Amino acid sequence: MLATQPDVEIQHNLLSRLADARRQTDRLFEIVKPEALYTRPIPERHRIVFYIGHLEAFDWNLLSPRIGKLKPFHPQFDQLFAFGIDPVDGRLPSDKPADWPSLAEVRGYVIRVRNSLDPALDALADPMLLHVAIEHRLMHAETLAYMLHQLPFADRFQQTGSGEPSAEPVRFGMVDIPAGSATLGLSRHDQVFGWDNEYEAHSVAVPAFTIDQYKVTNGQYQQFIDAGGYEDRSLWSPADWNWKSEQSITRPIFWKWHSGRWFLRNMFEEIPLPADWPVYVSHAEASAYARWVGKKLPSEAQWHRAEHGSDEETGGHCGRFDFDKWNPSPVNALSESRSAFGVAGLIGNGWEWTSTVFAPFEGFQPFPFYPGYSANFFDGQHYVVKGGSTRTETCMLRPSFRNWFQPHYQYVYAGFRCVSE
Ligand code: AVJ
Ligand code: FE
Repeated sequence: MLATQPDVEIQHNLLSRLADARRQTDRLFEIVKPEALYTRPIPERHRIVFYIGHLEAFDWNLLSPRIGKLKPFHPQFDQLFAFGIDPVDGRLPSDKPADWPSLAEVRGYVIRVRNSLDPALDALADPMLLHVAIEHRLMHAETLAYMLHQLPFADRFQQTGSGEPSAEPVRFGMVDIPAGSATLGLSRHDQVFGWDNEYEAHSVAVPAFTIDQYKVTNGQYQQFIDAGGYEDRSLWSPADWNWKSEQSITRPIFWKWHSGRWFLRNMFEEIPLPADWPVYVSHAEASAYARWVGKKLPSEAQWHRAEHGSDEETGGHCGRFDFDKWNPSPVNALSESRSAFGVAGLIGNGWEWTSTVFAPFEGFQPFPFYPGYSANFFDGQHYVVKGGSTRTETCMLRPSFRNWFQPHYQYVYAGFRCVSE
């Protein structure tokens, strides 16, 4: 891959990207007050301290066996911090803070991993492994943001956010997409890094459909709530209804009701609900809204087709344009990209749920050095999510990148738009 660049240059770029990614994840943990590091802001995930160890254990487990001269120095931590969790059917973890090692031990492990790996990384023959380490860490930079978002404000050091772009009132409408083909996936000849689930490239015939020009906004979603959408069983699948009832879900997780009105809980402050920002909801909530308006969620192929022809300059590079941008922009903000068909804001202003169950493309092969990355999630319990949020690194805004979450997971910076067929 990237055959036109000399190897040393590739290696140098990747090592500096790894260093950048480390700085970013280090900064995220600094948001948390030390006494809150053993809390679990999201019931389905590990305590925060796990992720401090995980980012380094992952790199160590991936890279050290392929360098040769490095010997394990803490096999117990290598295993303890190897993998995160994503329990299905509400089987939540029950470990206690005292089950985890002390902060001093975990931080000592982090330093020792970096000090051992770094002088040896030049010896890595395959740049693919560094791509995996970098993107793995950057994905966690986003999933950690969701997690820290759920911490009580008192448990973290506050930052001030950047100013928000303002926009004209949204003029909602739908865009006709003519019948045609959508190209999904990466070819093994493409000169960019992709994860196992992005291969092989293939073309899908998509019949004509119409799609919302903008993502569904908080304002639109509030109409659904006001109309009693959460109490209308006919709008929810049986599994979604059961989940909603058992968990007493009555609103998006980011919304709060008090003083007689709705508020949005941003990363660092609560604000009156901004009507023209995209709503962040679970797949179940998105599907119920879509049924309420007599529409559906787009399939992965429809989403690609709508995006076809949009500015794809984002692939290949990495970095963030604005480190301080935590909040999304209004769905019609001028800076939002527009596809050739005129569909707005498909990339980078909040992920979008699709109706497609996460599954391998034809020609899928797991990475031999990380066989479970995708394959462990081809279980019919996860849906494909596309597009990217304000916390997604630009390298993962490439059209082929596929994200996935369980349908009842409310914590992602993910919204949706609807289609009619
Ligand atoms: C692709 C974001 C769903 O967070 O579970 C991180 C990425 N995999 N460590 C996840 C991942 C292993 C994954 N997502
Ligand atoms: Fe991970």
